[in-house]
Amino acid sequence: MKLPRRFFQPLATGAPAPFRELPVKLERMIHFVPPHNDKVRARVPELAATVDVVLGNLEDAVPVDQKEAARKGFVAMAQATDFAASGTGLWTRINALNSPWILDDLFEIVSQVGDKLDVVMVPKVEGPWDIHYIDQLLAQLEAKHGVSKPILVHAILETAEGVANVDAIASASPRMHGMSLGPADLAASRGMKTTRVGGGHPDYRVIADPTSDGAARASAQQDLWHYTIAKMVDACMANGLKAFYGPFGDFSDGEACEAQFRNAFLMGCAGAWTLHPNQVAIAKRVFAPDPAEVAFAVRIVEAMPDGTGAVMLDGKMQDDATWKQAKVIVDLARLVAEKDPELAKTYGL
Ligand code: 1VU
Ligand code: MG
Repeated sequence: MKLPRRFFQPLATGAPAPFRELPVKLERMIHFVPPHNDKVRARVPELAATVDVVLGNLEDAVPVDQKEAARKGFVAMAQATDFAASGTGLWTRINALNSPWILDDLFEIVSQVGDKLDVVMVPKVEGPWDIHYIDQLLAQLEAKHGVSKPILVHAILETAEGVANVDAIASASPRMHGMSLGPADLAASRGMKTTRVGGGHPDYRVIADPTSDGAARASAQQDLWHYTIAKMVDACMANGLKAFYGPFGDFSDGEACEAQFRNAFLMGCAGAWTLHPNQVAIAKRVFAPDPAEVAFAVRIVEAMPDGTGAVMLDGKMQDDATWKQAKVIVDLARLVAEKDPELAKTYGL
């Protein structure tokens, strides 16, 4: 562990100082674009204005013989569009640390579009050592190429070892932005018996006790991801980072996607990945607070202007703790309202 005084020092001479606090940004969805696909890439300028983050994916889902094309495509799309103009984040998911592509991914991208890049998503992070490696390398590249804003790092939590080390990963560097749950690789790494990408499983359920009349026993599916999301949210929030649900693979089941996203939202996640255009509206719906909740939260905040004491609202006790809960919702509603005039009206903010 670094000594506290040295934690925020740049890791290379000439690299920008790390942020003390994360920039406050609305990141309801991290929209995945396959940069080797010319047709999809051509839609990026139009897409950029409709999502909070555009991510050029270089890792899984890119065929081996397209790895270079994907990297070049990402550089081209970063150069072609002014993402900052619409307040849209520009991220890339680089290849894994044990792959032959990761060095060229970072060298080429930071040298050519380092000043436009907000976040590097790192897959299959196993422990803090992976973050330290990327942290040092990014600092050297930022210094070499005169990048003035620190590039943040986002870890995918998708191996059993990564989950075991999640707290150490979250506190590994001031460059950390947050984490995403990767349910497909994680399922494989853990030996879970599912071929689905996120969501529930019909066989993972609880069943009521038998009754004396032999009536059919009530039974319901349970959430396979509850434990991991909770663990990830705690590690992230304890370190001032943001937690995200990752991919939902069944594009044809919007209802299940929405349920998975909403569980993550309620548990503390800031957003989720969108892999297909039809998931963007779902993320927008889910990762903005419910207008009735916002209205009630505003009443709580107004009833206790300094955030202390105890008052009753509609028969419900409010105190310092519920004021903080209300503040989470009001702050998010304000952030959404800044970007979405329709919701601003609905929220009355
Ligand atoms: O209507 P058009 O033909 O003009 O456009 C198609 C398609 O090109 C477009 N589209 C997209 N546009 C922007 N961003 C996207 N991610 C995207 N995906 C598709 O939408 C129109 C309708 O598409 P479709 O329903 O016909 O679907 P396709 O067969 O064209 O595409 C499906 C795939 C899966 C290939 C595509 O959606 C994609 O590449 N998505 C991203 C996949 C990805 O990044 N996977 C890795 C992250 S998940 C992980 O690592 C663990 C599981
Ligand atoms: Mg993965």
